Amino acid sequence: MRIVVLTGGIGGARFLLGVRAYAREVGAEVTAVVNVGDDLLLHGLKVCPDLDSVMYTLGGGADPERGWGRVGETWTVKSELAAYGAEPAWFGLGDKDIATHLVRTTMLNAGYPLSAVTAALATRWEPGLTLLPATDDRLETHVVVDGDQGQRAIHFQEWWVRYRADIPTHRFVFVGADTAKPAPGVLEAVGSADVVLIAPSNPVVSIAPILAVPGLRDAVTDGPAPVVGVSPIIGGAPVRGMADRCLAVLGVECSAAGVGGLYGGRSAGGLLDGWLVAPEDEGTLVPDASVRSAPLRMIDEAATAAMVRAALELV
Ligand code: FO1
Repeated sequence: MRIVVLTGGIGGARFLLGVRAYAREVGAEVTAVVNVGDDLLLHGLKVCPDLDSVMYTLGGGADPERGWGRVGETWTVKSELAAYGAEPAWFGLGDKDIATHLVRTTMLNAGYPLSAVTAALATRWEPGLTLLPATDDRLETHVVVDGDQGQRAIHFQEWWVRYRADIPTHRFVFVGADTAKPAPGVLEAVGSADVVLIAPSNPVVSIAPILAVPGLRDAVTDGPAPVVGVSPIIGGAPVRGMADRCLAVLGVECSAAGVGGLYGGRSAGGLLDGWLVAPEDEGTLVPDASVRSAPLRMIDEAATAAMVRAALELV
């Protein structure tokens, strides 16, 4: 059995722990198609937060509280950069994390595509599944906000980390999406999948930038595999992160129904054959998708594997 997961963010990384546990139980192979919209160039280094969160989480190197960066991290370089007044000070790189960015940037500068770099980094971390960036091309989420001289676009990380999304916000723009191509292996994985799972990631800034890569959404909707999404919203609130702020920008209700409706039922031209919601959201309806409830708190791998099983039983 081949499982493909569209994923991003810290919740998405946690979800993959359960997908991997389930896959080991049933002997399935898993391919994670990971968001790259959060990526940024910082102090000359290419930082890929979602790819790194997934790689570190599955490799056992992630800080469990933060969900990003490394466990047992030190911040010597960060404080030295601050001593020089090197901007931006609002985005901190840990010393161990910097080694990842140095290797990645060196390989990218040598001409390797991001997918090859990701595979190379994964040989150390042994995530236990295939990690693919959604695209090898530049695709960056920028956010149009109110500046003091009218509207301006800032990088997603500035919006997310510096402003904590607490700034008048108009829309999200996926810079580079119009010319980006799916990374090698992505269309093949989706085309040969037995099921495509949409992780309980932020639908606006983690899943949408993946589906914005030309050809990727169609590969999912026109593909043979049933598509099941897991709601990132429980009882009207995101489990973590700021999906509520993001959905508000789109004018979408922050609810399991709102996000299910955003993805849409497949036979109505949307993505979903199935939509897994929490018991708190029992009775949620998504036109043309079958909805089921199951506990969605990813408290440990076994709980998350049970979510995966419930999602797969939907189709
Ligand atoms: N998030 C923060 O809130 N503050 C930071 O200083 C920060 C640094 C950082 C460095 C590397 C990395 O991979 C992630 C980092 N994040 C930080 C988290 C990041 O903003 C989010 O993980 C994703 O971009 C959204 O899921």
